[in-house]
Amino acid sequence: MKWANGRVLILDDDATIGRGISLLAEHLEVDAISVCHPNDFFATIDQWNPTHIILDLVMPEMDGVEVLQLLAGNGCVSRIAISSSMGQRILNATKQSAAEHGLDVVCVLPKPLTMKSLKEFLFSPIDLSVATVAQNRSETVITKVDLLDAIARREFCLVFQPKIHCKTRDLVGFEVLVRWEHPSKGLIMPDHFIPLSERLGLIGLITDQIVEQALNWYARTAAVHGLSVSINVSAKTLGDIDFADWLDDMCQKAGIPNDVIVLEVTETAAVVNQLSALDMFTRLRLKGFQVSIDDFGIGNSSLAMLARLPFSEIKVDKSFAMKAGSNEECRAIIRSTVSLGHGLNLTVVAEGVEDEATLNFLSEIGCELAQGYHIARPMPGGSILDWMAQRDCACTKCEIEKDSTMLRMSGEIAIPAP
Ligand code: G
Ligand code: G
Ligand code: MN
Repeated sequence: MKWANGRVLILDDDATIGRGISLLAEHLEVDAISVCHPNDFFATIDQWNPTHIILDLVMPEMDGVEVLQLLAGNGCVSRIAISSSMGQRILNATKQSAAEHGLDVVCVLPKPLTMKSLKEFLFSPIDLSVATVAQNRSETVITKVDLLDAIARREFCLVFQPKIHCKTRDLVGFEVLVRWEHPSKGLIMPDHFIPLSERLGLIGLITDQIVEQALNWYARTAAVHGLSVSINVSAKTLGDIDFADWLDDMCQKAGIPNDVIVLEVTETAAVVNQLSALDMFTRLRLKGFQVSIDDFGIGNSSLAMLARLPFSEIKVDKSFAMKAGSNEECRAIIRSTVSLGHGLNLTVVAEGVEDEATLNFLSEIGCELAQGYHIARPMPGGSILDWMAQRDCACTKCEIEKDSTMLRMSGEIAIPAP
């Protein structure tokens, strides 16, 4: 080992290209080994533990996608770049599939490789948020006893993410997202315990607590503004025919009109349970609740299902808006979903809006509502009124809120903090 800047392993069936990249890497004071065969590649990974990998996509023995699958299966933590002369669309698809397998694919390096792009890859900063999440995932082992304790101790808490009108930018409501505040493991995200709770038959108890908290928060904070509140409902809840009555009862007790409640169901969940979904959605709609199809565009829904089930809203999966700025295909999917939604008389919401340009695009194509980090990250219930007061929005609801906060801050009137 000559250099301290890391170790890059290159797999390319063309030895000349491999050697060329090695030379460039060594020039950047990074150790490099290039191999032409997948067997040598995996043997070198075991022995040499590279920090970086550069992978050719098209090879005679095994294509790059198969290599990436094997790397994912072996729990590879090296930073990976895919290098190829294939079109950008195929490269992006490969990068996406690798990321979904949990691999750290930093970039796509078009061939021929330049010193500049190689340098950017080898010295790109590590995304700590990704590293930390991955670490948490492997460390957080949750058992049934943990979940039962959490339910008994009511350890679930909620955060709220605003939904706005694309054109007017008016606030229209919030989506409720659950978090688990574990006394020793820290904050646990829903992906880590919702699927398990469903398998263990505990999701009903958890949903009850979430709904109770959400309605309480709504009655205290959002009701006066006439906003909506969206609650995620698990696939399992669809099979529970009493849910509609129970929710109706809860809303009545809290003095909340049913039509401000939006129940978000994932597309896949609705497909799996089509029969019970039809019964339950119909009952929910008859009682005045709104029903939204969540993460639309990534599951296995059929268009017939959209027409058959009485949805009131479509939420376009966040992956499309997140990439809309750079990807024409994503923009095309959003455009088509908006027109599909309108054809079926549904409100369309785009999730994952991360910049102003995307919000403008959505507004231009007539998408009604938007949600995403550009508008606000999910926040605790106690922060909502301040957020509403501080955001630069001229709608009447927010103006009223701004006035009361300014007065509270200036001490002129004693309005109790939420
Ligand atoms: O908030 P976050 O991105 O971590 O949510 C991840 C996933 O967990 C989302 O798909 C969301 O639908 C789901 N989720 C969040 N809150 C709830 C909840 O209260 N109930 C159910 N069933 N799913 C939730
Ligand atoms: O599947 P569901 O739509 O319920 O998931 C919503 C999740 O998406 C929330 O947990 C939220 O944290 C996440 N989310 C919301 N807006 C954005 C965004 O703009 N970018 C990204 N990456 N995630 C977002
Ligand atoms: Mn949702």
